[in-house]
Amino acid sequence: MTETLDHTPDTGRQADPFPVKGMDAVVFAVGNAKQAAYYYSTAFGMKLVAYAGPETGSRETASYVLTNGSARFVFTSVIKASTDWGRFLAEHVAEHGDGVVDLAIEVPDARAAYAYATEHGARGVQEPYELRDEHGTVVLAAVGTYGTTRHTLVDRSAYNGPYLPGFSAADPIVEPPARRTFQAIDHCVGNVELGRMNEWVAFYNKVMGFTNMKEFVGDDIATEYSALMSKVVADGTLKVKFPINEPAVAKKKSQIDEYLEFYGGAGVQHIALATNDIVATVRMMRAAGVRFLDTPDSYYDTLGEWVGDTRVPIDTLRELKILADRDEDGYLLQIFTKPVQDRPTVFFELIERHGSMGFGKGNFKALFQAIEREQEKRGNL
Ligand code: TYF
Ligand code: FE
Repeated sequence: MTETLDHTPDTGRQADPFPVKGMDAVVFAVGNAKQAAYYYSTAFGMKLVAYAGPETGSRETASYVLTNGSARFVFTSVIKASTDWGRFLAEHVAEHGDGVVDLAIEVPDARAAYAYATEHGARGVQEPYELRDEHGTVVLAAVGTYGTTRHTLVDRSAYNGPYLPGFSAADPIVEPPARRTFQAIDHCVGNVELGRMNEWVAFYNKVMGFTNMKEFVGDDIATEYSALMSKVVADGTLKVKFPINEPAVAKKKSQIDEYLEFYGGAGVQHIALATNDIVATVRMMRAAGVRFLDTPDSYYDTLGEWVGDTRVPIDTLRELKILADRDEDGYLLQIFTKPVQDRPTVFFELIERHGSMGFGKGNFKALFQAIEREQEKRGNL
């Protein structure tokens, strides 16, 4: 062990037992990563920055790394499975469709993070290991979470390549939009089986020292209209936020049950992307063919009365079907895409925060009704 000086001022507070730097990447296993990379470039305005595939010596899988500000997505598909990893990915796509296999977290010390997590009950899926190339060294390790999802813990502080050793820098597929469509991953939401939300909240409390945020969907709201319960865990700096949903028994089939049925178990439901100009981004994405959930005019007829002034006129929110919510800290604007694959599983959220650190509690009713209208169209309500 090397000695390090601890410059943390003695405030009487415990040092963070599981320090994180932020989300490292969201890794998707998909049927056709080449086309996924094109969709996230043209429709989401992301930029291809790195690639690994047969041309770079990876004969089993092809991976495309796209970024937008600090947000990083990796799309991987199998060319010809020859190892356990290739077989895992191929089976994953067959069973779950396109989905998220890894919510990778950037940490200052992957070995320490892995040791802490596994000592506190996490299932280790990959012991710490190093990858090295001419750009430096990355230390990685991975622990399992809900369903088939994992958290790779990444220390890239001694690395300056485009993604990881084994990847080559790549040029954008199309000219990226002049304005950045979003700049960070705001939160990543998991759907878990009925009755298991609290278990997974306790998992993040114990294994990563994450604490519960105040916003949650409780029993009361669940039976009234949402058919789901939800709690949010986050690291102390709020850079990594993980809401966890479970279905609730209600009058109608829960949207969470629909997900679990079609995904084939627990998994990532939505990724929220932080934008500083939701109006421009929604216009661009709509023009590129992205479909968003609809919101009835009646929502906008009363919105001004309770949400007050926002940066965006109500008429513009109405035109684009953007939702707004306010709490004691400020307000937020948000909108949800429809599922982005044929299965009614993964979707995205765009969120523009102005002070509020909530998740749009005031919109839960309108949002869940919009999701139910889609469920109904699919014959799943
Ligand atoms: O992440 C959140 O909590 C909000 C609200 O099925 C939400 O985006 C919660 C559950 C859900 C869809 C959105
Ligand atoms: Fe969300």
